[in-house]
Amino acid sequence: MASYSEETVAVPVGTTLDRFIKRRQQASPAATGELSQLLRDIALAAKIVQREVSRAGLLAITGGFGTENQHGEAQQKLDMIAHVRFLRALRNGGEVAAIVSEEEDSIVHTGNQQGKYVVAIDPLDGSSNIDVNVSIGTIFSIYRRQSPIGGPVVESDFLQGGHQQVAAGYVLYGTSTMLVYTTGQGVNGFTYDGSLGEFFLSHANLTTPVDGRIYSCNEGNLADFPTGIQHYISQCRENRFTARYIGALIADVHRNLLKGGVYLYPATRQAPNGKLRLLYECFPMAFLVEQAGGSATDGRQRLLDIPIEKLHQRSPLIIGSTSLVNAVSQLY
Ligand code: AFP
Repeated sequence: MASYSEETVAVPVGTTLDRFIKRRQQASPAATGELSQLLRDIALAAKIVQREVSRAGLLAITGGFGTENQHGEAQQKLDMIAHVRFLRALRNGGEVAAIVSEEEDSIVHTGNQQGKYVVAIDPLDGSSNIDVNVSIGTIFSIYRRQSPIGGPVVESDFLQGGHQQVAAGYVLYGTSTMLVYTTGQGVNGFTYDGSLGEFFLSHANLTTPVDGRIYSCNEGNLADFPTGIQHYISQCRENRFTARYIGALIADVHRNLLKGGVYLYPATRQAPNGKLRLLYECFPMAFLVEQAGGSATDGRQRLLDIPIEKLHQRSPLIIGSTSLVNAVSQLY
């Protein structure tokens, strides 16, 4: 038989998320495999949610669920489906003792009191995009619990502060589905291949540009923004920056992460503490973006330094390329 090169016969499919997680675990001698299993559980739930999201228009799962979450926002059917899917996967996995979700007022105990970890999650971010087939996502943040293993999880397990995150990431259900995460050793992104049912490493060691020309905010609220932010937006316009706002934090941050830019959800007159939630929106995105070389602030201080007192505490968020975030902070 004539000699041949494997690559010309069949292009390699690449590294699966599973294999990547395993390699990382093997590189860390102290690892017990529990965090690896937890990340696999998140990936499994993400695959199931992506299946539901991709068929949303065909199934009777768009529209309102008929209830409101603790923030007074109408819950969508898919919000609740995603909440249940992630809860179930984390409960069945056994590594997670409790969860805080955007969709529940209080801590959800999984029944796994031996679990070493707690997870804060926004199961479906950007839910106003669901019914119109625009990008949405899931955000997660993982902490090692401080309360004794074997006993019940307490609120302070979730209120350790952004620096204590063991891992954080997001799943973007966009033109393709991506899982992007960090365990504090850089950021890696995986793209879902539905035909194989696997996430494959597509964005290794992701770093964000230091500078950029995209600004993302709800400019409809401009008159209610703090003066410093109004000045910054005026500068963006004068400098002919590009305005891009999808209305789903993950999608906006993901684009800016790849292309360079800044996302702003500042305090407004109606929402003096901002809109976004510290525990399961701002902290995980700040950890991840910093790991990619970017920055995040509430305008006054580094976002990860903000003391957290309540599970559903809100915060302003300015996040993205470091030079742009610094420029906003100087005007604040
Ligand atoms: P929803 O999940 O309620 O749609 O909120 C999405 C979000 O928390 C964040 O993902 C968006 O960037 C931001 O709110 C959009 O808020 P505005 O509609 O006020 O611009």
